[in-house]
Amino acid sequence: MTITLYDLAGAEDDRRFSPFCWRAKMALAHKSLPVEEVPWRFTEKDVIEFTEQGRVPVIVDGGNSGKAVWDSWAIAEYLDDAYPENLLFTEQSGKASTYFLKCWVERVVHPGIVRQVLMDIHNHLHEKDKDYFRTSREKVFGMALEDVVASAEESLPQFRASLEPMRAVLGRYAFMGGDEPAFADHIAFGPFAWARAISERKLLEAEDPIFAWRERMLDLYGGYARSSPGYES
Ligand SMILES: N[C@@H](CCC(=O)N[C@@H](CS)C(=O)NCC(=O)O)C(=O)O
Repeated sequence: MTITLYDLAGAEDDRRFSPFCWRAKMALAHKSLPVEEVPWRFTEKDVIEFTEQGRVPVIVDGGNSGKAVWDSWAIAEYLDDAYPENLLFTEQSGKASTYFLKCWVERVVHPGIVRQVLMDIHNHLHEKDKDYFRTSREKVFGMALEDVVASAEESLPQFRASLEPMRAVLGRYAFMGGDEPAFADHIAFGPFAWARAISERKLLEAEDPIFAWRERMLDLYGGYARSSPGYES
């Protein structure tokens, strides 16, 4: 039975850029589960009304009486419980340390990348989402989208420096989760998959160990992420 995944899409149905959805998608690929991805736009709240919250990823598991789960962390926990083959929280990666990584990625990596690519996101949105995105994000930032990215070039070295904890892990292990990929990797990969989908900006230098890890992530699961439309930088 197939799992349905509601996945944020841009102007084209296959332009998928949500870092949280990327976590869920990589987790599903990690488990080799059959998935039907449904493109979803910010303004289609009615489509996921059954969750009583307005965000994706949302999964509906046809193999489990249509059980609906949302929030990428809850989805990973659900998948490990329901499908214990190929665990996402491995003994080596650990749940508590993966949670720490999630908090760090959301507080450091996501905001750092947003300052680089916010206008690129806007420019790749479906027309019907553009007003909603501008209004909601300008409210959060307290400034015009254009002003958020005004210092993108100048702040790039600071962004790259902020990734030092990832370099430390990748200097020791092939993956953020240790010797094998785990949900820790899907969390850290989310923002890079997001940027790749909508921006030509070169976030990482080729000699950066994070660049090599991102390449490994793009190749995982038969090149699942690499086959998704995006820019190679
Ligand atoms: N904590 C949630 C966050 C999900 C989330 O913020 N998703 C964004 C897409 S990247 C969303 O659906 N936003 C809807 C909106 O801004 O209206 C998770 O981990 O899944």
